[in-house]
Amino acid sequence: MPVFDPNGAATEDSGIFGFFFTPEESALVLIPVPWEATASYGSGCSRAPEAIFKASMFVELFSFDLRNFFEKGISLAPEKPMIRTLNKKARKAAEPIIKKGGLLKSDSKLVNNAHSAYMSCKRANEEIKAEVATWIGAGKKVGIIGGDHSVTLGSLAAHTEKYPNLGVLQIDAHADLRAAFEGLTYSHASVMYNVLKETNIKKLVQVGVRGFCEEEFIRITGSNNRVVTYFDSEIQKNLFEGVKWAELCDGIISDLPEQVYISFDVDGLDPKLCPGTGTPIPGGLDYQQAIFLLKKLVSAGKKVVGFDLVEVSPLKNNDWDAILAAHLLYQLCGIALVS
Ligand SMILES: [Mn+2]
Repeated sequence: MPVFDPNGAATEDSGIFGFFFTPEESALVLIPVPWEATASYGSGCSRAPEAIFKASMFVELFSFDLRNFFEKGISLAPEKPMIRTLNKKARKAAEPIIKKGGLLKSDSKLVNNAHSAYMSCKRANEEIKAEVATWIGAGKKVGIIGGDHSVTLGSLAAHTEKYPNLGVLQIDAHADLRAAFEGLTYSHASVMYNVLKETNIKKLVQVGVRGFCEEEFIRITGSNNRVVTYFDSEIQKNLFEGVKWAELCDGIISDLPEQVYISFDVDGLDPKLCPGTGTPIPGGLDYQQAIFLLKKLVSAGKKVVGFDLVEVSPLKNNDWDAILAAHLLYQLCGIALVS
């Protein structure tokens, strides 16, 4: 077996980021979830775990401010074949519905399809929840590598059982608060609606949101502060008018309880940083702005108990989306391990 050298290049048979930790000896276990059953525009995010794994070999391990945090152990759990099977099944059922722009209740064939997609998505959520719960039960922190955003539901279902007062920090271009989208209950565009309904998270703080419908806006304003949204337009307006990003971050962080789960949808960033992502919208956070916010969260004393990174879609013949995601993933690992 080759000797691990944190200063050297990753060797061919190593694990994620060039490490040789087993999941059992790691403080942080990453779970690959190649899931994109309800992708409505661009697909490809089911290829993300594999592409991010490859790109992870080129991430520098030493961190200026977090030093050698990786010594606590980071590893990627093996993929569950059941997820791929369910993804295929759900995708096949959902595709004709998405093609038509949503479910027509008069079309009995589509109604059957919607039910079939519902059952497969529900089953996948349960699989994800069970796996996350197993690792949490073994004393690990867990990070999910999606997949589309719907994978967050199963992860949060497990995390809220262990952490009853959990807050969620969602970096995202979208509010994801529709009660079903395109007639699909477990759509990526409904994930936070489902999270609010099916789990007991205490608080949802959204940052970078710039794609939402009126139904979602009303849901936010009527949530009695359970949902607090920092709209991208407001963030940028404040910055243009001279408010410091550090000050805005303090505001965001003060809205969160002590225990925080980070749900990082890569499309929350400026789409030039993630050109492959399925539903890009102009605007959004810069990479270093996002990292600054996450690190400030930790220095403010919040405990990051888990996270997911979703909606990464590697382009063919262009590794950039995967490279960005691998670096972002490593930062998320660091933030979770030091907090
Ligand atoms: Mn999104």
